[in-house]
Amino acid sequence: MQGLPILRLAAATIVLTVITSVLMLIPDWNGEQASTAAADIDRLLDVAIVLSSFVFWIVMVPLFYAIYRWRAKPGDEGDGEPIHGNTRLEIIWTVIPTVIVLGLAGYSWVVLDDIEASEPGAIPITVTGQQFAWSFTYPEQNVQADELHVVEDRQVEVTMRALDVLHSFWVPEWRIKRDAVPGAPGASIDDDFVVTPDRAGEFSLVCTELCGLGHTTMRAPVVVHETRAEFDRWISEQDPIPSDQPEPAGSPAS
Ligand SMILES: [Cu+2]
Repeated sequence: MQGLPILRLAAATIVLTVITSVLMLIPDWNGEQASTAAADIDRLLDVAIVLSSFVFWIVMVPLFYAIYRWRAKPGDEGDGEPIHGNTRLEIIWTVIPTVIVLGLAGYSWVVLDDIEASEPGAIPITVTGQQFAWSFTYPEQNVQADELHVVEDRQVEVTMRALDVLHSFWVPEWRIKRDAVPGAPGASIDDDFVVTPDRAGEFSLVCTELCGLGHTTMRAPVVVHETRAEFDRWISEQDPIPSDQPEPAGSPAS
């Protein structure tokens, strides 16, 4: 076999990776950022875009080169050479993806650790999903509502509950997305998370788990107040939690 133009193939892979990465990073894929986690998560996705572009071209460049270089000549009806693999090549194509996956896993771990860190003075809120509506209880204020109200730059400690089927909490501008699983809380299901909204305004909580015919209508207003006083004023206008509120089916008696 004649020598491969390794340097030229590597250069083509790098150039195409750079072009693809630049083009793919131009669109604003995730939209407005409105929580302290958003920038970290978007950066992680950008890194994944660059690595994916690299993986794409490191496969495609040798593939197209091989298709062109070793194409059948007209009239060639013979069998291909019997080839038995190449240990060095197999080690290389095992090591490169392993390094990429482990690197990405380590980086994701650091980001997750960062955005899951608890801050003092967080406001606890229980978010309940059922076909096809969200409801919110504020245990410290003994209040319940069908809108999610929080305070800018104040962490919220959310506990998820589902009364019937799987639902999923998603405020796109906060980037945080978490499933609500029937049986929680206390059922050893990952049912809580923290988020710190850092932009006041009105957003929308979207259910992002297909939960039945009314799934598309399962949205709730989200209001991020600029001050704690505004939030407290809103709280004072809400209904208290009824004392006979039934526990969701499947949750342990407490
Ligand atoms: Cu749904």
